[in-house]
Amino acid sequence: NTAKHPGRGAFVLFEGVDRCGKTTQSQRLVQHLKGKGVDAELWRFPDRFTAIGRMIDSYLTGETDTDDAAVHLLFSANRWEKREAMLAALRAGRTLIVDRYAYSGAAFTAAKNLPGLDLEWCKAPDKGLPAPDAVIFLAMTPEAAALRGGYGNERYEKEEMQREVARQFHLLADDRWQTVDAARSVEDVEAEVRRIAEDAVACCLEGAPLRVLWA
Ligand code: FDM
Repeated sequence: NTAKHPGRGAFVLFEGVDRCGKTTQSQRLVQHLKGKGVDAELWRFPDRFTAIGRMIDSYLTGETDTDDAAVHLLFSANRWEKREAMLAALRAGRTLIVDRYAYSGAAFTAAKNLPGLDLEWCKAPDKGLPAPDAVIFLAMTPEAAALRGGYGNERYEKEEMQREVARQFHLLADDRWQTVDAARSVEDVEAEVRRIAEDAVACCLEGAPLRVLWA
């Protein structure tokens, strides 16, 4: 039956504050899944290599200042422009391990606490995008994250901002959300991450429908 109806790939998303280990864990997960014969690929948002992505990159590095609402919509557009490719990959059976997505989009802008740009406003442009099958939230306090070698120099890499981002993330937790305590060893975190991802891959192979975000 699997031969007649080859299942789709899984969409596994990593979210969390800066320095929580998302990049390390997502890279290790892709290697692990590939080693088990799963067709897996690592994606990340923002994708800084499209025309929209280059505008986002120049905002994040401080090269340009962009209106907060406008830049929020650029981050969302950067996901919409990848939607077709994402759907095609999933349908072709490829599992996508994704480093940040719409939850970061909503959490970071809402964390600015600007009049009019509340969490509902922030979520609106991403409504209808492919929804992840599992969100692995690597939970870590901004204080603990800051101890991990400190932040870089990009726009949002400040402890106060990260604290507010963490607060917004908690408001976004939904039925796809799995909180993993990221303040442990890489190996302990990895074991839990693998279990969540392998579950999602199995469910999608069995035909779990792909949903859309925030419908
Ligand atoms: N970020 C990321 C946003 O503000 N909105 C978004 O939609 C996304 C995907 O961009 F500070 C923020 C989060 C982070 C910065 O992300 C760049 P990386 O993972 O450090 O490249």
